[in-house]
Amino acid sequence: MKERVILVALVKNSKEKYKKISDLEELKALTETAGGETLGSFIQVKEHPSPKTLLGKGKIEELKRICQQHKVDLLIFDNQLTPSQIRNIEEIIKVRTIDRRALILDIFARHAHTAEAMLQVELAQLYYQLTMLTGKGTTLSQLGGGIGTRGPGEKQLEVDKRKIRERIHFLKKSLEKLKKTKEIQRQQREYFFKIALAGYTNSGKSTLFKTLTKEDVYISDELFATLDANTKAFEIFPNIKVLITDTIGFIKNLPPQLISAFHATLEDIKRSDLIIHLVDATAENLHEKINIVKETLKEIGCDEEKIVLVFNKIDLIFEKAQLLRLKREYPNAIFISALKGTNLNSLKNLIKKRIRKFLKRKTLKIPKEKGYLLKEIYQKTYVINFKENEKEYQIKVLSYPNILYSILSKI
Ligand SMILES: Nc1nc2c(ncn2[C@@H]2O[C@H](COP(=O)(O)OP(=O)(O)OP(=O)(O)O)[C@@H](O)[C@H]2O)c(=O)[nH]1
Ligand SMILES: [Mg+2]
Repeated sequence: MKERVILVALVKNSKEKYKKISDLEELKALTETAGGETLGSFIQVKEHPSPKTLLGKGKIEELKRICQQHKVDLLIFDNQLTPSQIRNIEEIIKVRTIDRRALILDIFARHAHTAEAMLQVELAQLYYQLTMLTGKGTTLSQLGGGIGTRGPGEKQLEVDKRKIRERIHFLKKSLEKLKKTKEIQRQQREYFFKIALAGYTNSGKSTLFKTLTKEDVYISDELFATLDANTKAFEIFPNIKVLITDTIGFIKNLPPQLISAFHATLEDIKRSDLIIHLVDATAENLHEKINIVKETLKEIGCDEEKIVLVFNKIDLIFEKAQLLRLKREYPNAIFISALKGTNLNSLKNLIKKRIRKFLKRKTLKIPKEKGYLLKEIYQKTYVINFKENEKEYQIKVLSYPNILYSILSKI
């Protein structure tokens, strides 16, 4: 049985209310991703929030009646709640209450599959619990199960901070060990040109990853479908591989606990040579979403020069004027459909341009008696031109320097 959910928000004035409606659309998508059924949303316009229950007294009573009438299991607040606000609301309405941050953490707990992602999610949950522990009541914490209680979180709400800290220490150590393995992997990948896919959740990162690498990955309309960073190679020129990493999506108000726990994953984005900032061109609040991703990338410490804006899902834009408007507004951006494969060539051309300074062009002069090297050259480099005379083969190639050096050392 799906949990029956009402979404709640408080806004300062009626102008904000209009904007909040689309925020609540996103909260609804998050709720559905977490397995809940949204019955409706409830917005109060109020200049000053009530310190005790966020919403005013009358509104809380109104919400209580609605909850009883519709057998509501869970209230999800778009606004951030303090532990005591949660306790007070639960005491009056008698319905379990969480906020947006807890919902996102819940989705992360559901979607983590690799050891690293699971450790990172648990770490984020513990950081979160630590901030929420002071003053968290026990009123409804025994109800058990359901959105916001999943993962390793539930039992630990009752254990004391010391135990949580011990566990955090243990998780950090385990992540540290994984980091060493990753470091080795990183060194092996060092000389390749590295591309990271970044962007708002659901912008189509995994779809583009699949289209470029032909790799079968999990793609879904759910939010945060991908948590486990995944790296694969594809050839941008014959025999010249680039690495591309599909990573977690960003979202408005990503809980800070998640950012610090997913440090290692985000580090991979920072270390890339090219960051594709993928945007769902059909998304609501497009500019806000673009800015959120830009800000997050900046926070991680990404070099702005490496970021390229790519608008996706253009197959869904039926109005030519809308596309033209976007193109005029973002003259340097690339417009594609990852799903239909539209205009991927302009993206590939950009990669080809950016990879140039990582590659070396050289004419290899191979004496005839070392003709056996030709096979290796044709397998490992991009052969642009081939000539021969009586004495030697002259092969003009393009390749990563270390591959060239290894061949040169054999001549
Ligand atoms: N029409 C259309 N749909 C697309 C396109 N690219 C992706 N989608 C759809 O958008 C949804 C999200 O795609 P994903 O590739 O999972 O998006 P993501 O950015 O990896 O999402 P998260 O991993 O959840 O952050 C899926 O339903 C895709 O089929 C596109 O170019 N056109
Ligand atoms: Mg994905």
